[in-house]
Amino acid sequence: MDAIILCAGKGERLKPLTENRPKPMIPIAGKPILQHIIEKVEDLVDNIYLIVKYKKEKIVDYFKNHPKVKFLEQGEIDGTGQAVLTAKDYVDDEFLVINGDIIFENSLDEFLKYKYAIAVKEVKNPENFGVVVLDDENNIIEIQEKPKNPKSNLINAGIYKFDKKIFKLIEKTEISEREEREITDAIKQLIKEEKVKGIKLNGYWNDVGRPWDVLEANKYLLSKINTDIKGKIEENVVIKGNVIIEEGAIIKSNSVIEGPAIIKKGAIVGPLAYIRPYTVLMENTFVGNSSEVKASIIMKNTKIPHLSYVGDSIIGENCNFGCNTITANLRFDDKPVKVNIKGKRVESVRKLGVIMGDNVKTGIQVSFMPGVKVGSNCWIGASCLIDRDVDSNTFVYK
Ligand code: TTP
Repeated sequence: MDAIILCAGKGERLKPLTENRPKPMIPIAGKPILQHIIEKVEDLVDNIYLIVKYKKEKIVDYFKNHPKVKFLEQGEIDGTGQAVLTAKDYVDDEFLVINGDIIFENSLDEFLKYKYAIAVKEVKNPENFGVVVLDDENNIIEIQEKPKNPKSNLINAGIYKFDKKIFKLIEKTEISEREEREITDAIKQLIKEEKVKGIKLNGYWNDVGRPWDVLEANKYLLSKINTDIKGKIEENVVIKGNVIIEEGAIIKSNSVIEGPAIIKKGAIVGPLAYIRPYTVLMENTFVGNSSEVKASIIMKNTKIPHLSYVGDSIIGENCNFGCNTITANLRFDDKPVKVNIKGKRVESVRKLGVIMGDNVKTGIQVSFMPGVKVGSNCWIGASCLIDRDVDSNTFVYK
């Protein structure tokens, strides 16, 4: 038994977080999405084939020493079906296929009982997904693509068990309107010819497609951590709730850490810093004097040295915040924060701060309005109020 994990997509909706890394390498709860997935399958399978393309070197570099992981590069044609087809000449007779961008709780043992199976998840908004209809024995009898009137509230959750027959069916599918070879077209044929079990996921599941999905999945995974403090804790530090502080991290005096939170090796907090629940400080970050970070992911080497507030935000690697850099994360009218996703204005969640790429520098007293995105390699000059998205490589000044 092998596994194929689809990691070749561009992750357009997650820009600027995917400007310098593929979506599966976005860190959630302290490690890449892909690592969470690999931990779910590594004991069940002999080989794990990662289908890579966009920014593939980041994936290869991180997983190259994993004894079961092998890398296969997707060719010219895009699409999930094409990604699966990449493994045709390598994979075992029976195999799991998993999207490389989902965070899920269920174990995958049950999938191994069936020749053909697909994970299905009950959701409130099935019209935005591939809807799956089951018969009385939970066999899949129909798949509808983003239907206006969904026939069920179960959706395709991006985990499959197939055998090699799927390759023949994929090869017979046409290239779709969005110029992709899609796995669902092959599955539509498969359910006509074979019994395909729908396995209902009863645990947490999140298809991480948009920035606020990253923060939501981060909350879920942090809610499961246990306290493990190996770093150096100076005098008068208050730690509440479940907190992981890795060896090599330092919490300086008079700081307050409210878990769940993860502070990775080389991170420095304080003196007098305030880390609030659902925060992850990645390796070599610095949150200094009178800075507060809440429900945010701060990627490695980023510095927030003094008098700043970062809430419900994702900040890329190697950023440096000038004194008194502030993120707003809530509208006066309490309505969902709007975010630009692939050119459309989309409602997100009630609390969302800034989504920032890598290598951004802010001057003193810079403020960000809720839901703005700042591309990589930007300089934001002193006293700027950023109330719209900033493209990468921009110098904004007053
Ligand atoms: P999507 O989330 O549909 O595509 P994407 O990752 O490119 O994201 P976006 O829509 O924001 O651009 O892809 C589902 C899964 O399939 C995901 O894990 C990426 C993977 N995939 C490939 O491996 N190859 C591909 O050509 C495509 C389109 C997706």
